Amino acid sequence: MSAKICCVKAYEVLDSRANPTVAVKVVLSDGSEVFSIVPSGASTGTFEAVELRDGNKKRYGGKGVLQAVKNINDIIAPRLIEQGCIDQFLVDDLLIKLDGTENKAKLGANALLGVSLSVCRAAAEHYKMPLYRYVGGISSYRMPVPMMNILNGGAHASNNIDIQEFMIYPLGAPSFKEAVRAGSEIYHTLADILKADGKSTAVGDEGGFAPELSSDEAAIEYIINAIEKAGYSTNEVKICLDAAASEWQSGEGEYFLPKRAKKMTSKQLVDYWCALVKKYPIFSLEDPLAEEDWISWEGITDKLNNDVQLVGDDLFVTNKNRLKEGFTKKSANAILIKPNQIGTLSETIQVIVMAKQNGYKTVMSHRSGESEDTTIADLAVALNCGQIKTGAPARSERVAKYNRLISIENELYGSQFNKF
Ligand code: 2PG
Ligand code: MG
Repeated sequence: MSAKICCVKAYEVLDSRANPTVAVKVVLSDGSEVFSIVPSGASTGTFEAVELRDGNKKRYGGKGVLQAVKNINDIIAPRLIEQGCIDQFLVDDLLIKLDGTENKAKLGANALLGVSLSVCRAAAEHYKMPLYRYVGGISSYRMPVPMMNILNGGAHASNNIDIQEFMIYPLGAPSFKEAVRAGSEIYHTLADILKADGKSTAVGDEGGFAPELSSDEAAIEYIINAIEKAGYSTNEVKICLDAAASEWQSGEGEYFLPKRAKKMTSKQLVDYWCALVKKYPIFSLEDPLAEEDWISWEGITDKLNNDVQLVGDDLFVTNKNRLKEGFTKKSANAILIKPNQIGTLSETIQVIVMAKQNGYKTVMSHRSGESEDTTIADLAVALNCGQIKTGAPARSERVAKYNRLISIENELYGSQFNKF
């Protein structure tokens, strides 16, 4: 007999951007006690499940989450008492039904996810298992390759760069910890190069540097220089970009890149990405086009499918219906997985399984507003996602996930090197 849920208690805490977010404590009948903290995005997709904010400008500029907290304490908690802790799909189904809306607008996806993750964590605690082991059993074996964001732009920084994230991807590293080492060494080298050029090494929301540069391509050139100066080659360490291009859409088939005040048509944007992929060692391109620009997504996938990973973030929002549309429209070849875009762990697992069955790659992901919660690190291994993006190899809310993965790798493989 598994332990039963005997207490669910939510409260408001802070995220890495000094905004309030939901924390949920779950206690079981065997005394196990856990908690989770929900992350929050800045460049959110229109089709994401709703993050409930109070809107009272006198508290936290309207960003309070007291209503989501109340929804957990008054509506969700009483319904979960006495429920078995291992009944994850039943619990999540109950949460979805209690909310009753298509996009979790009534109780809030932030309320639902906090409960969903804490119930899972509590069950792992009950069985005295690491979270990844409880979720994935003996089939959880694959360490993800990290996408480390070392230069920030777009909505995550107040510099003049339009592309939101410039990441390094050490796919040639023999183990996760060596991948992290490469990330750290390249991060420091980039800082030295920027400093030597009189550029700022202040950081953006995800811990990457946020200098003013002459162009977005200049950022790529700096990174290539840093990779090589740190003693690596661009065969071992590739570049991944997240354009977050939904932020740029200004009309149908039209884009406006705000930092450089540049207008582009969809066609020009597709040509731009094709040229970049040809010129630079780019492994992955996330949201190169906006969430509703399906025609151009289809076009870019047709052109670049064999050359580069095309990741749908705002396009799919971890939602199986959007992903299905992607299959039909032959758009993208990979999906970004953000549990808070959909609101429950069960739905997150379902979308990962569906992506894999259809040959799409999966990238587990943080949000730009994060905390010390490391759940996504365990989920990346448990669900054999193969890739994780969780920010710079700096700032504790990012490093917490990398350190958790190093510890998982040690548990799984000891001191042996693990070929991802
Ligand atoms: C993204 C994310 C995370 P945000 O666009 O992929 O890096 O940013 O959480 O702001 O949506
Ligand atoms: Mg993105």
